[in-house]
Amino acid sequence: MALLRFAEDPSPEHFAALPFGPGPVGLGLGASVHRFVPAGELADPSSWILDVEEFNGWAGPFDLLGFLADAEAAGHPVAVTAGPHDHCAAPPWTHRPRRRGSTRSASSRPGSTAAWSGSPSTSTWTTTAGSSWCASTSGRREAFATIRRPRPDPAPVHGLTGAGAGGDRWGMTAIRHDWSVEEAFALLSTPFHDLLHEAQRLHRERFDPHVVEGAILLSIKTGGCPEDCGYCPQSSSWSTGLTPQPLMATGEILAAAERARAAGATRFCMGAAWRGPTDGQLERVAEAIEAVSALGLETCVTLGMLDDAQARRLAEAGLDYYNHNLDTAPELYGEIITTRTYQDRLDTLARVRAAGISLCCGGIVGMGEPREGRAGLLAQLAALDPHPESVPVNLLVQVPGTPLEGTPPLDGIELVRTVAAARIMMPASMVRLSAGRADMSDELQALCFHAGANSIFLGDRLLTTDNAGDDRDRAMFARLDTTVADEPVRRAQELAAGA
Ligand code: SAM
Ligand code: DTB
Ligand code: SF4
Repeated sequence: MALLRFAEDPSPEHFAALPFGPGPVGLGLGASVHRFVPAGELADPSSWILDVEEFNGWAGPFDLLGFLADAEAAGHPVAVTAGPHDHCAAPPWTHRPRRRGSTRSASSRPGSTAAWSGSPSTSTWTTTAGSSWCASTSGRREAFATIRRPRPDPAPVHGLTGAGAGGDRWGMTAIRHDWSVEEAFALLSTPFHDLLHEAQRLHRERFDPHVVEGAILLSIKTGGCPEDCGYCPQSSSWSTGLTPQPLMATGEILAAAERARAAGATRFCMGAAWRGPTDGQLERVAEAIEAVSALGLETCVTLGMLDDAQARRLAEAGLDYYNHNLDTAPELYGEIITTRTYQDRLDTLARVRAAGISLCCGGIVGMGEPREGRAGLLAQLAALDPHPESVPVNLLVQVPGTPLEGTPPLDGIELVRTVAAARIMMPASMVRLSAGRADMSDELQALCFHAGANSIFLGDRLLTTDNAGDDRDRAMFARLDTTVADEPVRRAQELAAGA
């Protein structure tokens, strides 16, 4: 209330009532602090203006005091939180309580003084010395209308024709499903800095560039797979030394999901080395999905091919995402896999969509494909309507014993180009930098995040191979001023949009 009074009337008397400690105050939007200001300077209302270009699709600069007053006047809920927030002041990875369907999670943990409320008129506001605070939005889009500033016309970028053409009523770049392979190839071949500039510009239209979403994988049925995917250590066609494991019990899966949640993941992904599940196997997975969903985690499974009834059963269990990758361009598919066709993949994707489940669909780069192959894959992914909500870009993990062992490694810059092209062609999708991070430098990953990747797998393991690991990731994100999202990014966007 003291803050709201100051927002409405920034008098010295109202400023004196603000309980700042002696330390600097962090001003932020959403999950990022953008500036630290000595507390004394905040008596001047102009010092509350954040010179931030964009936030959640809105153009800045953002006047935080004006925002509070306007939102209150419009009767829209605003959450004001204070104290050393997990998401502002501390490194990521701490488990935060999350309420499914809530506008955003309260940012508190034992010992934190963060306070939360749904409306300024009932907000509690506590603070500690050296605190940071931020105003977080939880209302509908209209709540922000009063702080929106006209977006300047983007500077024309050499070599990019039409990528940013058109726009919706919020000034965001239009979503296209008609990318040709030639256009995708031209995009991948764009002068590097122009390509990255455009990818970052589009990324900022819809996403906070300092927030990355975290998922954790579990192999719930390992190895012994009848398919002959040339990249995969789990195929029974190759001798990779992997010991096959049967489908895990639900209790075991649930315990892993609880650990994933405690490690800061918002999505739990369960993978099974099947060509497709039997109905009995699917029933057991459905049971696991229900149990994992009840923890408040988003769920994703990847089980191979599905029929219509199986897709509907997964939807009924509350499955959020189905992972089914197209993996490479159609014309290269037969060189990598002979036991199923590209059309089999597309058919399962259509069944999953028809059942109302979101798609996680991407591919693998570094399998020896030429740039045309990556263009072909991207054009196929972008032709899916709607675009897959998650697009995993896997860098081949070369496993001894698989036919693709010994493939000349992909140039890292080409990986960055692929991520940037995925971001430009599918601007509203989460682009996940998936397999292969264990062998990437922080610098290469930083370029991928700059190119628009905004999701990763956390933890030490992927399905059967090593992942970068929490310690490395924590250090990397500290270097990059990046946090791991404490709630699913797309869900938060939908709620903010009043969907
Ligand atoms: N059997 C199911 C299927 O193929 O859809 C689900 C599991 S499969 C392991 C899931 C995905 O993991 C594959 O589509 C592929 O994109 C990815 N993958 C498998 N092995 C990989 C490797 N060595 N490097 C990178 N990605 C890999
Ligand atoms: C995806 O696109 N990548 C993940 C997930 N979906 C299932 C799998 C990566 C597997 C890497 C090799 C392994 O660990 O077995
Ligand atoms: Fe089996 Fe999936 Fe591996 Fe192919 S990628 S061998 S289908 S587990």
